[in-house]
Amino acid sequence: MSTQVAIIGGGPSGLLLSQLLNRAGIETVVLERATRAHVLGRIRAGILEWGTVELLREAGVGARMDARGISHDGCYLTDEDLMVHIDFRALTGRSVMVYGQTEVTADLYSAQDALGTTILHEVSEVEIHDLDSTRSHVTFTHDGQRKRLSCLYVAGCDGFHGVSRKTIPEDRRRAFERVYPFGWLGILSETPPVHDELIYSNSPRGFALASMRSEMLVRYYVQVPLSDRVEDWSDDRFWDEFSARLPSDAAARLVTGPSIEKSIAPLRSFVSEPLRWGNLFLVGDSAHIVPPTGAKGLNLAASDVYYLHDALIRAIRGQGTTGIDGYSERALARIWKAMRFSWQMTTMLHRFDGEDAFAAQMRKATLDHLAQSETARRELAENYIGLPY
Ligand code: RFL
Ligand code: PHB
Repeated sequence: MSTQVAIIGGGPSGLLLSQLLNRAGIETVVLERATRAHVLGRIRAGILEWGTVELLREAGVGARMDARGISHDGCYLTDEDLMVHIDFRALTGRSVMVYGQTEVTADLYSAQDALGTTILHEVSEVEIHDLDSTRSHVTFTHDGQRKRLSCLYVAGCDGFHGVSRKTIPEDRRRAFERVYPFGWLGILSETPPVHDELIYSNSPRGFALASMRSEMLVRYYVQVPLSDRVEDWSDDRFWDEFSARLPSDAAARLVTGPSIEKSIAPLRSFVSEPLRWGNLFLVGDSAHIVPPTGAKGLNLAASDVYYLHDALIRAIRGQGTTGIDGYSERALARIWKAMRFSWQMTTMLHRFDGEDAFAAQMRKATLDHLAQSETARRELAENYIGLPY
């Protein structure tokens, strides 16, 4: 087999890159480890920055998002005393879109089917070769057979546990990491949202987030110790704890119901530099992870894809290599700013076990300052709606 761009991983990064390249007349083959049903069943991100929304429209996958997504003009940051409204639209002129990653992925699969692109599922033992030559190749097992895919470029879109990052020699990459001493327990429930905008709550009992997917589907989270397991959390226990962490007037309006999904995700900040090794380019979670507090994970994957698709199109059309040569530096400049924002939101809103009284006062003062200062609110809003590409 032969193609122009081999894409390892058929999650949102790999599918969006494939979509944009194929629309520009460039051939791709996507190699995905899991089944399509598995990829579509993963409940993850829920907030799209305005830039992601525009990129999805440009990729020809905006119709269902525009019909079903919910535009949000603001969100709330709260503690037991204060409820601070961050009015994105008044502060920046922009909004974000509530539209789940599962929906984005489903839209991308439909669009790829319509274009007739090649996506191989249930591939295993992927290995990437000859990255320093003009033609590279990828070997993998599919349908019980070992296969070889020859290509000009390889896009590593295979998430944090994929093979792409590890193909770069250890002495030629550098990792930056912060692991947080807690996780998020999330549930999905077919109940009406407790508020029409998201609530990020810094309660003395720990962080809670009230998010949503639609008018009758909520996504709620509570901060939990890393040692907790999903089995420790009955629905009743979840609702009691979640309610206790919300501002009291929101808690009074809370509608509870059975959970239809429940999972725990650890929180981590991670960057691996550089994003390029010969003909290999890392994209999305394969190169970086953010804690979900700033809603940046999926959006950073989209901005990486934006930079890379443009650079690859130029290189393949013979219009020069400045794009691919500058990809790593350009993408990292935006990645580090999202890292900073996600880390700051996480620090501002979570209770750290064993922390001293000073730490709680710092969180309180940060929220007080946001309540008083439009400049502080604008800074937060500008980062939340997404920095320019
Ligand atoms: P993905 O989505 O991990 O997709 C990578 C794909 O590559 C496949 N794969 C391989 N394929 C072939 N060969 C291999 N060796 C392979 N190894 C892996 C995988 O099966 C998968 O299909 O990465 P991508 O495309 O870069 O997209 C990134 C986003 O998914 C991610 O940033 C966000 O979902 C992060 N994230 C969240 N972000 C938010 O903004 N808000 C959230 O609430 C939120 N929740 C989450 C999350 C990430 C989670 N993970 C990764 C553990 C919750 C979880 C549980
Ligand atoms: C979500 O809806 O899953 C969600 C929303 C905002 C975040 C994180 C997750 O910051």
